[in-house]
Amino acid sequence: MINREQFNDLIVKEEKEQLINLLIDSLDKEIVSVRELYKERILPSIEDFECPFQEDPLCIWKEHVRTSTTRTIIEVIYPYLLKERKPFNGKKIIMTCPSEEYHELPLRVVSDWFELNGFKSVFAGGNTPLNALIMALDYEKPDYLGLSVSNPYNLYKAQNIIDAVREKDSSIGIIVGGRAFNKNNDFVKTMDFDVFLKNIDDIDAFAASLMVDVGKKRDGE
Ligand code: B12
Repeated sequence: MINREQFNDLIVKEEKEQLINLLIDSLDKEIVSVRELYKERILPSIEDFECPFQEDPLCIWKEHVRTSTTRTIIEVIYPYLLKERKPFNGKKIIMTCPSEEYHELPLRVVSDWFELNGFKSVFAGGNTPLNALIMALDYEKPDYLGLSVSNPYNLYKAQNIIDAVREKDSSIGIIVGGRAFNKNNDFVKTMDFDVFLKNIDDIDAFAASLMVDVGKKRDGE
């Protein structure tokens, strides 16, 4: 199995082909699970990325390349994720970001993580126009809307989305996450979402809590 140092080394050197081949080989041989890959390799490599622009003006370029390589990794391991996912839990979530929120990668990671936990997850990507999202509610009929916001400036737009969704269908549960929510600033405290989940462990716990609810209903509680 490719260790964390090897993974980082290859991603820093932009050795995409070698990295992808090693990952696929490890997954084929079942030396590593998709869960482990995400938690111990993929997420740390983007979360720990820093861009000290003054010392390294090329870092923005490197950030774009690393994001794109990560995106490729996530796409190619998707079929393995489908093999590992839990049985369908009967819940559908649609995933989006406010317009002009270009941090789409967190949304993609989280979308896959809901899927791994048995949700039907529909990833609409970043920068989705609000009117398209509202029209899609009738079409998709989701149980939940997952909203990801990284840039705190986009929190206001997120609240506009929440208002519009509530007005259209108040039964849809609104789940939020992303760095912009982590600080829980004064504006976040005024926002009208149902659930804030900090990371993928929180998503595991949330999914498990739904299964407990299903169990209780089944047992007539
Ligand atoms: C990659 C990256 C980019 C890429 C994004 C590419 C893409 N397609 O996503 C690009 C290069 C486009 C970019 C652009 C910018 N970026 Co940027 N970017 C990053 C970087 C390096 C990683 C972000 C990431 O993907 N993290 C990995 C994910 C998985 O982690 P996460 O976001 O924390 O998500 C976890 C949780 O928050 C949670 N979660 C997230 N979303 C959701 C949603 C739900 C529903 C749930 C339940 C949970 C959940 O689960 C995730 C997994 O645990 C960070 C710095 C860093 N090291 O984190 C800066 C960072 C986020 N960017 C930053 C900035 C400032 C920008 C720009 C404004 C730069 C500029 N001047 O142009 C623009 C923003 C443009 C815009 N309008 O959005 C700042 C934000 C600062 C702040 N105020 O908070 C950061 C923190 C860098 C910094 N230290 O200054 N960026």
